[in-house]
Amino acid sequence: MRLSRYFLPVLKENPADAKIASHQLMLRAGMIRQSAAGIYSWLPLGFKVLRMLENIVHEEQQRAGHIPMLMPTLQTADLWRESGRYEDYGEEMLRIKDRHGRDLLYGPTNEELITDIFRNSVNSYKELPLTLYHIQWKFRDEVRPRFGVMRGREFFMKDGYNFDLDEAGALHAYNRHLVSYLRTYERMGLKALPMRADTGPIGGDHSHEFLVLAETGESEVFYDSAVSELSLGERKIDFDDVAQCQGIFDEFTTPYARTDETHDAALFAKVPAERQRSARGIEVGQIFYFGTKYSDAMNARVSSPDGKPVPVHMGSHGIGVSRLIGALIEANHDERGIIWPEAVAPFRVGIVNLKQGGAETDAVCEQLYNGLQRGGLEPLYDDRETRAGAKFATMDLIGCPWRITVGPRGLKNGMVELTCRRSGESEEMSPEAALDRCAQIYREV
Ligand code: P5A
Repeated sequence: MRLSRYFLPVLKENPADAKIASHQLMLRAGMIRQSAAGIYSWLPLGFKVLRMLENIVHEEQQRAGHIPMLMPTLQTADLWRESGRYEDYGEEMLRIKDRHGRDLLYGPTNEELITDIFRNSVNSYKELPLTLYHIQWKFRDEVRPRFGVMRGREFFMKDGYNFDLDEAGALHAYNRHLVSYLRTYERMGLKALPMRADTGPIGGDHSHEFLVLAETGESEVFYDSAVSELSLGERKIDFDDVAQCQGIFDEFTTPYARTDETHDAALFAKVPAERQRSARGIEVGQIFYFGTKYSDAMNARVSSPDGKPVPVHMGSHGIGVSRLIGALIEANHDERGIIWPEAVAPFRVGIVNLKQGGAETDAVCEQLYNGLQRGGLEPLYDDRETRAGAKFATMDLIGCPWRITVGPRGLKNGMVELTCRRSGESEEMSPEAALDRCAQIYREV
């Protein structure tokens, strides 16, 4: 992308109403604009990151055997009356009447709608297990929307729902989701710790939240530092392997890790003192097992192997896709701006031309731009006729992990400069060597 043809309305000053770094930086870097409290337009740069995260989530869901679909944002109130949640959900639910006076609502989650789809189409245990998911906008009329996309009213969520014949099957689905979520966050360059959590309005017996540690996080958490040293890494996972998923579940959930709602001071005291941590965290996902709560209420049954109809065992699993962008920025920024992990960088390499209109500098920039594009590295070429300081500031603000600077002085010796946004280190090299280096860096991502 050539910056002269892009839409990147960056702001010089921190907007007064943005209190935390990720909110300030998303506004300043031209990623979002507020439309109403907790409701945002996604400008091209923000939208690009949102799509990248969405793609990673899709890939990892499908790797785990989950099936994508799409449900609407608006739902009828009748289904929620069946489950009893129409009244229970309270003021967080945005209620709407259509022209015929029928009650609709903007979905805060989809347990009822998916259960309705399931009960109308699936009759036999032979069609199980089944996990369906979608990535769709949700609305929760939060009392205090704040911190930008972190606690929005309209937000983008991946929500998935498993249907199993019995508790054992559903608990495997639960473990499988935990493993696939760990992979998803690791791929994004994020450390998200699974912690035992409260089930809240979704209900059920088991729940884990995934927390990214950050001082600005809304949740208070208590954990054994051993859990923060774990990673899935490159291990091969067979998501149908019940024992392997159970093993990984045990590995990641045995060390003490709980949010304040489920915190047990006596149990925590048993963690060796030097490993006890209390911190704040951003909840980027949550998984639930709630058995037959919805299938009983909504009569979602299948015939079991012995012919009797039985209610299906279910769970639901959510990732806050739009919130993740805030969490990523909270975990990856400095005083100059965002520092994207390579895997989720909207533009992987920035090119700064220090003498726009100079025959030599322009030619080398074009060569780099075309070379990077051919290599699939999505460069952002700052080809505007502005001063160098402004170009550097923009690149730092929007967080391209790598920058190639092309100026007349370096070119006298045939050199450009490759700078790493995270370490700040620069190295001079030929344009060809810079292309090779970038290709190599991203081969490893
Ligand atoms: C699981 C999927 C559920 O709704 N039903 C379907 C279950 N879980 S949840 O924990 O309530 O939400 C899932 C994730 O969505 C994100 N999230 C939000 N993101 C931005 N703004 C909000 N107001 C908001 N509320 C929830 C969180 O990441 C949460 O883990």
